[in-house]
Amino acid sequence: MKTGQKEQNLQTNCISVSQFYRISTGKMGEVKVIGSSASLFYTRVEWALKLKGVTYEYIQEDLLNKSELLLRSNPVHKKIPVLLHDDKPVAESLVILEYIDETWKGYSLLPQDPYERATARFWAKFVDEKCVIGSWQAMAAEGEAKEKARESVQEQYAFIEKQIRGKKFFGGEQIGYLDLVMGWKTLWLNAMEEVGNMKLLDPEKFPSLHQWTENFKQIPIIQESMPPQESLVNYFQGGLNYVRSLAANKP
Ligand SMILES: N[C@@H](CCC(=O)N[C@@H](CS)C(=O)NCC(=O)O)C(=O)O
Repeated sequence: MKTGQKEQNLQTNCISVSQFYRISTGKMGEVKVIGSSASLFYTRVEWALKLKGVTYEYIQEDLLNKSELLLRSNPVHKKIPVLLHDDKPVAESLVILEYIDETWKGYSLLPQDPYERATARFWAKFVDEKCVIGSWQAMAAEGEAKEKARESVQEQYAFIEKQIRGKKFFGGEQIGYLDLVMGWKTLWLNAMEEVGNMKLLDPEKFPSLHQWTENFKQIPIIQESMPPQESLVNYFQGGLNYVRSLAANKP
């Protein structure tokens, strides 16, 4: 059967050749991600796409001189990462992870059970709002405020320690959504500790999280997409200098 005929037959059954091709091959349009390789929010998206086997184009963003494409694609927050699926933008890394999970079948990121899904979403939000921001604040704080910030974020990590106790991964026997969200702990947190001249997670106080880190780092896809620690140290140091210079120049 010639291609034109095939297309006509398929169209009569309400499906175009391009749709048929996408469904049968699992290829679902053109995927691009605006990001920065040092960003922990971008890297979790990269891990998710690789786990799903989705081919995508990486568009490196200059955060000090934001591109038209970023400003147009994420006009509300003007932040990376942004996933462009057939030019349609999806912003916010947690939203992007869910979008990836729903769009490309195969490897499942979120649990199937609704209660477990809700729980994973709860902890993902907690990680970003309490642990990532809290660690940044501890890194940036100075003097007495630093000790307070350090203790405060350690209290938050104690909740995560309980969540992972007795499990290989947050996702169970294989890595899932919450593992990707916590994945920054494996390297980014070390860089924050170095820049902030502090220790946040002592393996003896957080043994289960420490074991999880070791397990997570063994996954080949994760290993492949780890930026060098030195680049992360420069990234956080640069970010910190920038924030401090803004604060110093405030009238
Ligand atoms: N909640 C956002 C956070 C993203 C974020 O903070 N991205 C940083 C880079 S790591 C950014 O684009 N910063 C630029 C800015 O704040 O102007 C997400 O999960 O995607």
